[in-house]
Amino acid sequence: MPIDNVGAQPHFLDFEKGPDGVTEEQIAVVLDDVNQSMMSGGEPEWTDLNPEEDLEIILFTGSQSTGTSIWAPIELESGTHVLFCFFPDISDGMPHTDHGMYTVIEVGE
Ligand SMILES: [Cu+2]
Repeated sequence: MPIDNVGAQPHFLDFEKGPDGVTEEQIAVVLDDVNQSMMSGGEPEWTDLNPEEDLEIILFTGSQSTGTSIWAPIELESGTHVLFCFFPDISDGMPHTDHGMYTVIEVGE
């Protein structure tokens, strides 16, 4: 699939297969668990999902500069998927996920 970075900053794509029916609210909890662990310096304590068990990486692209396009082969299965970008934001150095750059999509049959 083609991936175009039409934004004002570099991005990358972490495309994961999730448990069917996973919600953006559940992903927000996972990201919060990660942030909590980074602040405390320990391992994350998973409130709900454990991403190491519940998510499976389907595609991980390299960081992509503004205005570039890539073509990434991807083998899609039907079901619920989660897309993340963790690239550090130019404004505060925090991952783009902290700025809401994640989404849940449904891939049909
Ligand atoms: Cu990004």
